[in-house]
Amino acid sequence: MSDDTIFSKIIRGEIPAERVYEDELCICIKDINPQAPTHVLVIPRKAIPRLADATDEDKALLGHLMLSVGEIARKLGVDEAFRVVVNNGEAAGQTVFHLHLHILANKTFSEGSL
Ligand code: IU
Repeated sequence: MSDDTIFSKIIRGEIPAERVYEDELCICIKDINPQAPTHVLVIPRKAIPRLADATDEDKALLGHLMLSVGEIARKLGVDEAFRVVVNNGEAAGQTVFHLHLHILANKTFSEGSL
């Protein structure tokens, strides 16, 4: 699997995207096809194809991504109610093979269901 996905191009600034946050390890962009009024993607700069491809070496990075989710949610004013989704593999709906976390908010989530 090539690690040169659309997200690598966005990270390198070759393709525009609306960035809502960035730091030395990740960027966060608005999803171009939002599934909720607030729908952003937290994308590590390192191109790991799928969550299942992460290794022990990525422990600190994965922790950083989760902490960034909280920071971004606070920044967007949605920290009281949001969902985080990671699709792993084509059959699970993954379309871009560069790890990313969806943050979805400002919609009514049904209780106890995904
Ligand atoms: P998925 O988990 O791999 O299915 O999510 C990929 C997401 O990336 C999906 O929600 C797309 O709308 C989104 N996206 C994007 O924001 N910008 C792009 O240029 C492309 C996909 I291609």
